Amino acid sequence: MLSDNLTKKLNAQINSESYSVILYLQMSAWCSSKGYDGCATFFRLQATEEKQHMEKLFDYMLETGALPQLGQIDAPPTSWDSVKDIFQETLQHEVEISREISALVEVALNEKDFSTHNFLQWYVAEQHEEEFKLKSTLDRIEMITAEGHGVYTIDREVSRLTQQATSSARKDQY
Ligand code: OFO
Repeated sequence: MLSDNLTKKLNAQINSESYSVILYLQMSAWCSSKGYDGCATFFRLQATEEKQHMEKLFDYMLETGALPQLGQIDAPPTSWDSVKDIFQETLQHEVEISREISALVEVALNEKDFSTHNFLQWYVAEQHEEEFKLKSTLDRIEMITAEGHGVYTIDREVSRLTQQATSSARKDQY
C-alpha cells in the first residue's frame, strides 16, 4: 500500500509525464510547420513514449489500491529558434525528469517501500537511455552545424537516428 506522501508524489510524476506528452506533441507540430519532417516524427514518437510512461505510473497506482489523480497541466511553448534549440530544451527537460525520478527513488527508499523502489528502477534505466539518445543527437547536430551543413542535413540525420532507434526497439520486443 502506498503512503499518502508517495501517492502525492507519484501523482505529481503522472502530471510531469503528461506535460512531456504535450510538450513533445507541440514540438512535433512546430517541426512539421517548418517542414522538418524527420524531427517531427522523432517528437511524435517521443510523445507516444511519454504517454506510456504516464500510463505505467497510472496502472501501478491502481494496482496498489491508490487513486491516480490527473491534475492541471501548463501549456507548453509553441515555438523555438532552431532545431538545435529544440533539442537543447528537450535534453534539459529530460535531465529535470531524471532529477524528479531520483527524488522519488529516494523517498521510496526512505519509506522502505521496496515494491515502489523496484518499480521505479524501470524509469531510472529509461532516463539514462533518453539522456544518452538526446546527448548523442545534439552532438551530431553540433557536428553537422560545424561542418557548415544546413537544417536539411540535420533533419535527415534525425530521421535516420529515429529509424535506427525504432527498429532496435522492435527487435528488443522479440
Ligand atoms: Fe522522457 O520522461 Fe518519461 O519518464
